[in-house]
Amino acid sequence: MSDNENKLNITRRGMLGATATGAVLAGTGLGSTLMTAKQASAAANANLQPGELDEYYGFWSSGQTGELRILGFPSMRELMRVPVFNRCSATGWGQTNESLKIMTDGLLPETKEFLAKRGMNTYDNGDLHHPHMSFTDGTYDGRYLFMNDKANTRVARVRCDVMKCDKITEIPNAKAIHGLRPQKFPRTGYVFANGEDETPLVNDGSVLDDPSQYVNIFTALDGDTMEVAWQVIVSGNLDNTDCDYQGKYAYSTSYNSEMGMNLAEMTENELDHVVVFNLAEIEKGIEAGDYQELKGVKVLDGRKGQNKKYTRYIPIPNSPHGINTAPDGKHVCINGKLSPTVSIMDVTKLDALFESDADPRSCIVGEPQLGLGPLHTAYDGQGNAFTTLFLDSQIVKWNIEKAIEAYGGVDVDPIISKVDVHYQPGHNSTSMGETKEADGKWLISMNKFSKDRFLNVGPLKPENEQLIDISSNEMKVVHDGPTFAEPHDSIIVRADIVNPVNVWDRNDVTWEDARKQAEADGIDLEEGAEEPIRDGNKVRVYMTSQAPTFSLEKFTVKQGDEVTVYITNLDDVDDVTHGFCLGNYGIAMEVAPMATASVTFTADRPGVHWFYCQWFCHALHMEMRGRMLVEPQGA
Ligand code: CUK
Ligand code: CUA
Repeated sequence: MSDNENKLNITRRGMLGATATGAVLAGTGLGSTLMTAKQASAAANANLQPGELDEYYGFWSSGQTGELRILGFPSMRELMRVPVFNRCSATGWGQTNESLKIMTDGLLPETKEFLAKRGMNTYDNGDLHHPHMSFTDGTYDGRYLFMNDKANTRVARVRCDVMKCDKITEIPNAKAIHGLRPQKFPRTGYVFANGEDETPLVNDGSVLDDPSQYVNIFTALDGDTMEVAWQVIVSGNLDNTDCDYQGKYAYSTSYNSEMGMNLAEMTENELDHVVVFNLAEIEKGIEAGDYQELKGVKVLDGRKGQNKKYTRYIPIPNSPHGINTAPDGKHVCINGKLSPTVSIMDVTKLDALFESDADPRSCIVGEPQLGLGPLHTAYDGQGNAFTTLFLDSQIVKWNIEKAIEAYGGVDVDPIISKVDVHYQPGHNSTSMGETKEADGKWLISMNKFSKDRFLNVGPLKPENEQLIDISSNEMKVVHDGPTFAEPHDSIIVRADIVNPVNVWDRNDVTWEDARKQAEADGIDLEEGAEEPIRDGNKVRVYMTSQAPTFSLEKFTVKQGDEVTVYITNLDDVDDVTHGFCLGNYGIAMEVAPMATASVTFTADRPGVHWFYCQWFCHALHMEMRGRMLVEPQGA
């Protein structure tokens, strides 16, 4: 055992008293060698035979990689990567006209201007932490996935029918969108998004190093239009967020109620807070005109001490991080991070906070000590909660009702069991656990460090995501799953809820612009054109693809022409994706069955340039190629 681990163990015993026994026992590894028959069968389910399908979809974030990942669950097989805030060499995301429209349409005008000066049309990077599905009546409805970008203050949406991003909105006034959740009831509805970094409200340089004038912003988007519905100015920063099953409240943790600018200042207070947002009062405030309009958004003032009915501030120990509503529709766990406690908030007591001047802590009905570094909590739908302990490298299973009884003075230990994970878990998720249909079968522990768990790949290591069978009181780790940088969060969704199509619908809006342009040129996208359409120095090439040929074996343009190539894939067959890759022009894109994709570039290299299909599609896939002939200038 290293010195560091020794220190952690000593602190663990010192701080936890009675519960330390459980921690030490779990730490011996004794528990992990015992496997009941029931667990053995659950574990067998995780190892699917070739050709067997998973029971769940897992939707994984990828942190600083900026994409969404789709896993089969519980097998943990990675099925797909959906580019969102990143660029993708395989699919041409960030390069095709269709993806650029999605990536740029929702940017603020000032951002477009700022990026244009750097020769960019959109941001190259993103930091995607929180993917969540749209809800209807408290459970997933399979319409959309929503996700945040902490790096560049954006929110994106992925369509679940085709598993492609269709909207990205940059959030004005706020900085660093972190926590994100869709409204659960009656439907999504609102998508709530936290601003993590505080800045002057009008951040134009007129206020700089004067933190007393900094604010933070809570944002509600309309999940249908992806436009900002309203914003609320708050005191302190905002970390994670969630909402109730009644459609009345959203709530966000704040780890920096101090509004400190450095570590010492940020961690000074023993109590930070949760901000509760009263949705009906906010809507009334907007109706009554009680807002200022900033960058086209209605912004209400919900700061502490404003005595308005928009917000309440509930003191919580200490720098709380994750906030998770239980499937019982009543309890919300607020994870203490620097405090070994989780605070249980009763949402039925929130009305009273807004109606009278009740003690804001009166909605806290339990505060069990669970272990060191509680970050996030998941649920089994049977009254139990599973909390990640970052410093202890454990998951603790505990009972919500018992924790509430203990808070009321009854001598009862809410902790049921603990299991070691490897190492330092952040989020955990249970199967259907953030819905009212939580089924208590599986938990995934998303561990930030993997060190000795896998073959060494150099100084940069993968994360380790551990699959845990939670079908009995003794949790059992059944699988280690390495992942590249750096999934934070995940959801585990029953497969019957998600029903993507196999081929695109020819009437899809994705290539609406291409369709309009083709119509203007008198061309049918599904037929293509024999010759490029010339329009000054703009040249449009319409091709179709059908394995193993493109409809054009060659096309000719002039050096300096702005060329747009449109490809429509006429293969109406599952899995026959083609591509278009133009050699030494840095051009490549995916064209899935019955899709149209297009890309625009300047033909500034004269000569013969081969294009080819870069998605293996046919026995004659190598032969699926053609030439772009570029006549030199002046010829
Ligand atoms: S945060 Cu990363 S471990 Cu962005 Cu959800 Cu808690
Ligand atoms: Cu078409 Cu490979």
